[in-house]
Amino acid sequence: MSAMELWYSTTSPFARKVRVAAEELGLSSRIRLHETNPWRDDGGLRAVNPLCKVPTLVADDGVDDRLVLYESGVICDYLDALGSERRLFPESGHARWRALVLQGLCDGALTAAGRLFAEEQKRNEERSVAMIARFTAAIDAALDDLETRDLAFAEPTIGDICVAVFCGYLDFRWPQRDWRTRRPRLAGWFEVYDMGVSMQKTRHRPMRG
Ligand SMILES: N[C@@H](CCC(=O)N[C@@H](CS)C(=O)NCC(=O)O)C(=O)O
Repeated sequence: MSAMELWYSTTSPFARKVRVAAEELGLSSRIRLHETNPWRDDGGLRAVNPLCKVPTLVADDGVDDRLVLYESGVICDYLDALGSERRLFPESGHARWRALVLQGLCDGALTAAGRLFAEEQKRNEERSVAMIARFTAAIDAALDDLETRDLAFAEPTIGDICVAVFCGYLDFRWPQRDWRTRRPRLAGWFEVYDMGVSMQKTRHRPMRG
């Protein structure tokens, strides 16, 4: 089967989610990584994905030799369907809804975190105090919700992966922020999961240039 190409940036948690999923599924060796900065689009991403967002996956599904996929959940679903021994998206029942809701919660919290970071980069007079409060409230409430959940150590679903990516993004953007003290269960789970190969191999780092 031909190689797939993943457009990603080193700061994007949504791109990291796809990379962690690919590692968990044993597919990373089949994916050629194409690093880019979607905000500058000096690499031609918009010609591939009209939204010019990472992650974007270009694959060959046997029908379309240049199938372009975007939205991290869609890309992870596609990789999951390639049929390794593991499944990240449980097929049915409670396990499926649990995984999808966790994904939704963490994707939403990541969107709030990304918007909070962007807000904080603005000059003081351009910042919206109200928006900062709203994004912060979403992040804190999501963390409180995650503290109540049973997260998987072995055989994580897409939901568990999203939780880890969310925690990792908070540490990357706000290393001094203490989200752990009030959430010891979540912190303990993340400490273990974060030591795994899929997280180690996909660490965030600032973009070049
Ligand atoms: N819902 C999308 C979010 C992707 C996203 O927002 N990517 C950001 C980087 S973290 C991006 O490419 N932003 C560039 C832009 O919005 O123009 C997903 O799950 O893939």
